[in-house]
Amino acid sequence: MLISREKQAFSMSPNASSTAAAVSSGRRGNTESSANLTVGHERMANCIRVLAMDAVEQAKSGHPGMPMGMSDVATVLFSRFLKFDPADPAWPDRDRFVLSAGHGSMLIYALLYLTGYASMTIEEIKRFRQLGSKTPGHPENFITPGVETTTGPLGQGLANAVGMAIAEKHLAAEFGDIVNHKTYVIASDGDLMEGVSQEAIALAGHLKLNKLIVLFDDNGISIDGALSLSDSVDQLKRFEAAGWTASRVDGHDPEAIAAALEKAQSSDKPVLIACKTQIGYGAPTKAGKASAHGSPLGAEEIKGARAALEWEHEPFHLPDDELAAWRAVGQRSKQAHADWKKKLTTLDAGKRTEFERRMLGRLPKALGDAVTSVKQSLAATPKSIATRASSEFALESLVPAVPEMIGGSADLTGSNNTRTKTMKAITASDFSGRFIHYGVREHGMAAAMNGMALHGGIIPYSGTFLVFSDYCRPSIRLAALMGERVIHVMTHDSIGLGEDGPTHQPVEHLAALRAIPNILVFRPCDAVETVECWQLALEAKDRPSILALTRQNLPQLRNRFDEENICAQGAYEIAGPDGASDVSIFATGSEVAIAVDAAKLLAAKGVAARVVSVPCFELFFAQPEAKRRAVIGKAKVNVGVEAAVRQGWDAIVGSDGVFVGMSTFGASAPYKELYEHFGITPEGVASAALQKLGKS
Ligand SMILES: Cc1ncc(C[n+]2csc(CCOP(=O)(O)OP(=O)(O)O)c2C)c(N)n1
Ligand SMILES: [Mg+2]
Repeated sequence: MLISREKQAFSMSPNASSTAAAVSSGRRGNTESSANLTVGHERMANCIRVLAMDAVEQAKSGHPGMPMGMSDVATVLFSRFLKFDPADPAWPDRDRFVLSAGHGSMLIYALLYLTGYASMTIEEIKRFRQLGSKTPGHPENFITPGVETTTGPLGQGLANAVGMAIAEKHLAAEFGDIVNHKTYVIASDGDLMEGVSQEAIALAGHLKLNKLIVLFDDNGISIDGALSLSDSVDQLKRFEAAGWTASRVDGHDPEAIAAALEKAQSSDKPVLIACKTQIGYGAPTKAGKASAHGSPLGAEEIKGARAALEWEHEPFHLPDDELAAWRAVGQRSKQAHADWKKKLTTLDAGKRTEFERRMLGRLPKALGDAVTSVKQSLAATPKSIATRASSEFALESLVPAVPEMIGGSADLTGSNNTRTKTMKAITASDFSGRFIHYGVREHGMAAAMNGMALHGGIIPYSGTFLVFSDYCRPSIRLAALMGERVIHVMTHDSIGLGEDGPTHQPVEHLAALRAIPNILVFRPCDAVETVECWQLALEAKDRPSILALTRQNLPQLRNRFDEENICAQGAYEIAGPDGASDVSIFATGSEVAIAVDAAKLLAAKGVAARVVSVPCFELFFAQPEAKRRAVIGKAKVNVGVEAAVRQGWDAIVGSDGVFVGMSTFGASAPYKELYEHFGITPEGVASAALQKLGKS
C-alpha cells in the first residue's frame, strides 16, 4: 500500500495540531467560527482527493494526479495561512493564490467548493470540463470567481504571481498597510522547466519580493515519466542563486508544511518551498506514476483509492463533518476582512477614493484633459519625429495624469522611450517608483504585466522591439484571453529600423498579433495618432493593446486640432480629393506618409487618389457595416501599403486589391535604401496603382 500509515498516525497525533485544531485556535486572530475538532487534516485533505478523482472520472478527462498529490499542501495553506473570504472573491487585500500548474484545476475547484464560494456548487464540480460550467478544463479567471489568473500554459502562473507581488508592494508604498497581502503559488515540475520561470524567479529575487511564496509540487514526475528523463536541475540551488530562500519538506506532512509556511511569513526574500509529494497520492497502482497525471483513474483504481483513503462515501458526497470543517476554513478571515474594511474608512478621504477608483479600474478624469493638451500642443507646434518619440511626448502628459500607469522596458529603455523624465525606477528597497527595469526578459515582463493588471490598481505598460513580440506572445495571448488591460509599446516596427537587419526587422508580427482575438494592434502614423492610440489603449479596459511605433522620423500629417479621437474609428480618410477617387490607398504607421506622397504623384498624372490611415484594424472591423463601406469607398483600385506581409489586408483592400509591402525578410542597410530596395516608396505605390488601372 502506497499510503504511509505512519504519516497518517503522525498527522493525527496529539502533538501535531490538526488542521481543524488550527482552524479553531484562532491563528492570526481572525477566526470566528468554531470548527469541528473531530475532523483532522487527513480527512480534510481527502475531501480534495476524492472530489478530484470523481470529477475527472465523470468528465472522462482531466488530471487527478496533481490535486491528489498536493491536497495536503493546499489544505495546510488554506486552513492555516491563506487570507481570503469566499463571500468576496474581489476583496482587494486578499492573499493571491495562483495555481500555476493549471492542469490540476480540480484542486482549486475543490477548494473553492469546500471553503464556500457561492458560485462553486457541487453541481459545478459534477459538470467539470463541460460547456458553460464554472469548472473548465483549466482555471479561467474570467469564468470562476476565486480563480486569480488563467493558467495552463506552464510557467505563466508563476510569472503572473511575480507581477502580483510587485503590484502589492507598489500599492503598499503608495497607500500604506491597506495593501498588505501575500502571493502564494503552486507550481509543478513543468512550471519550473519552462524558460519563463527563469525570467520570473530572477526578477523576483532581484526585487526581493519577500511576500511571494512558491509551493513547488516536487513529485519528480511529468507526462513522459520520471523527471530524470529530461531534467536534473537542483531547484533549491537554482532559486537560491536567484536570491530566494529555499527549503524542501515532505509534502504529505502537514506540520512540516506548516512550519515552512510559518517561516516564510517573515522572510526577507521570496520563498520556495519544495514539497516532496507523490502524484496521485492514494491511488493503489498509479500513485507516484505518470499514469496518474492526466487521465481518469478508472473504476477499479478509484475503488482501491477509496479503500486506501478509508473513504466510504459515494462520489461527490461529502460527510457533514468534513464539509463543516472546510466551511469553517472559509470563515477564517472574516474578522480580518471586517478589520480591513474598518481600516479603509480611516484612510484619508481623498486617498480612499483614489484607492477605490484604481481598484475598480476606472480611469481618472485627468486623462481626457491630458490628451487634449497634447493634441493642442501638436496642432500649435507640429512634430516630425519618430512615433516612439511621439509616444514619449504623450507619456510626459499621460503618466502624471494616470497614476496607475507603471512603465517599463526589457532593457531597451532609451530605444523604446517608455520612461518619462520624472519617472523613478522601482527597486528592491523602494517600490514607490513607476518604472520597472525588467532586464532582458520579454517573456517574464509580459507575464508579470498580466499579473499586475490582474492584481488590480495598476495599468502596466512595457517596452521592447516589435520583433520580440514573439518573446512576449504567450503572455499577450493570455492577456487577450483574460481580457486584461496591458499595453505593450513595441518600437522599431519594420524595416524602417534599418541597419540592425532582418533579425530585428518585424515582417510577420503585425499579422501575427492581429490574429489574436480580443487585442488591439495600433500602428499610428504620426504624433497626433500616437496620443490618440495611447488614449484608446488606456480606455480599453478589457483587452490588451500593442502600440507599434517607428524608430525613424515621420512627418506630422494631422496638423489641425480635433477634439474627437479620430483613431477610434480604426480607419479614416486622412487625405483625398474633393470629388470621387479612382484609387484608394490604405496604409498604416510609417507608410501613411508614403501613401500621401503616392497620391500626389497620381494626382500629377491625373489620377484622383485618396488615402485612408488605418491605425487599428480591430477598431475598424468593429464599425457598423455602412461606416466601413464608406471608409473603404468605391474607387476602381484599392491599394494597401504596410512594410509587412499582406496577410490580413485582403479584408480591407479585397482579394483583388494591390498590396505594397514585404513578402520576404528584410535586410541590413540604412532604412531609406531598404524602402527603395523593397519598393515601398511613393513611386512604387503610384506605379502599382497605375498598373492595376491599366495606365502604366
Ligand atoms: C507550455 C506548456 N507546455 C506543455 C504543456 C502540456 N503539459 C501539461 S502538464 C505537463 C507536464 C506535467 O508535469 P508536471 O508539470 O510536473 O505536472 P504533474 O504531472 O507533476 O502534475 C505538460 C507538458 C502545458 N500545459 N504548457
Ligand atoms: Mg511533476
